[in-house]
Amino acid sequence: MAVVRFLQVSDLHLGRPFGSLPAERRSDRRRDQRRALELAVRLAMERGVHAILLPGDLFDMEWVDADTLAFAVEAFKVSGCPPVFVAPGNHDPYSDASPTWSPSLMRARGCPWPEHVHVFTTVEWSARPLPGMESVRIWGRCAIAGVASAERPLGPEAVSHVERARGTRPQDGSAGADVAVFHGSREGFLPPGQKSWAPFSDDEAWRSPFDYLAVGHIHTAQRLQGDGAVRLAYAGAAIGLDFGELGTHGCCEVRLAVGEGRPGAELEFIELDRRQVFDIAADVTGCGSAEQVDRRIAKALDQVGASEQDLATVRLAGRLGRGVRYAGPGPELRPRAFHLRVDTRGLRPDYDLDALRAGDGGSTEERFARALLAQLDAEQDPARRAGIEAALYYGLDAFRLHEVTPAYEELGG
Ligand SMILES: [Mn+2]
Repeated sequence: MAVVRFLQVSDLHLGRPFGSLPAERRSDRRRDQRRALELAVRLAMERGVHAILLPGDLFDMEWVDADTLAFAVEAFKVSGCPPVFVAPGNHDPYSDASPTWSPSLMRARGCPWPEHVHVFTTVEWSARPLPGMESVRIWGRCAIAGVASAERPLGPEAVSHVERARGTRPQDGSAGADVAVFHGSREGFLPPGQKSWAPFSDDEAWRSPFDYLAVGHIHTAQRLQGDGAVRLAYAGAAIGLDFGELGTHGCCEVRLAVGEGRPGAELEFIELDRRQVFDIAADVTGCGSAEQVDRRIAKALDQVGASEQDLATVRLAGRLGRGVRYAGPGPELRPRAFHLRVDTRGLRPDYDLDALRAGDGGSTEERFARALLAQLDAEQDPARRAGIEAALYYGLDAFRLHEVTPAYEELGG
């Protein structure tokens, strides 16, 4: 029995603008992406894997800048880098005019991919033997620019020729393995809002003629396994690319045992991103000042173990003390995270709406509040409800605090 080892890494999205980060953090995050790729190549060499599998979205877009492209090519040129199998994804699809994948354009720019980088350039599955272990075949398919994405890559028709090729394999102990590298959506596991691309079901994956499937597109690590072996896995994005991509990010080493019975894979996750992404809640009820709100936020960050390297969204909830204004994190919080995003939509001022509802309507304030509460109760549309609620609080501020300053523009559910 032999063990074939791969390093699986995808969804690096090199060249990403990181528009959701403040301007001064964007270049840091782009450096993190580059560092992740360099680290992945170094780990592949240190661990002595047979190949690097890259199932798509190495680049964030079809047209990356020359510097980003040159960086990626150089990253794989390191002496000792194992063979690399790339299956372009929906962000960096293949076309004959692709500035990142077209061999003639790459040569014209003076930076062709090195010999040991193989790019799959057809939508149909095609195979390459694994150098040094010819009985192991690496199958790949690519996304094509401008071509519909609804095609099912693991449907019976798409894999029928793979099935036939598998039938020709020797049936003794040297049977080898068929490994798939592609970009696609595991149905039922795509995060809300992410575009479906080349969809497949778990059932199709189990029935497919592949012994292991390395997939890209979903940015959080996940796997399909049974009988003690992993059949399919996403390594996830190499670094957290957005606030919704929670937790740790990296690549994985795949160890595929070949020779006796059906080859079975086991996986080891390896962290590449030194920053984690958090999304936490903090109740600030009773806080008597903005500084107290900041201290609650700091405590919430401590409780989940978020460090100054990390990215965090903190969702505030509860009722602030009368007259307390909270506009955002103060200077003491800034060094607590690489980037901190505070969501104040769940905050409410400490007005007792139930008491106003139950009152006899004897005062102007009560009549005002009850008129708006009646409107609020009758309204279904969330945006209009937020508008009525804001008007109610501004009015109560005017009555009680004799001060109206912008405080409720961000109210939400
Ligand atoms: Mn992606």
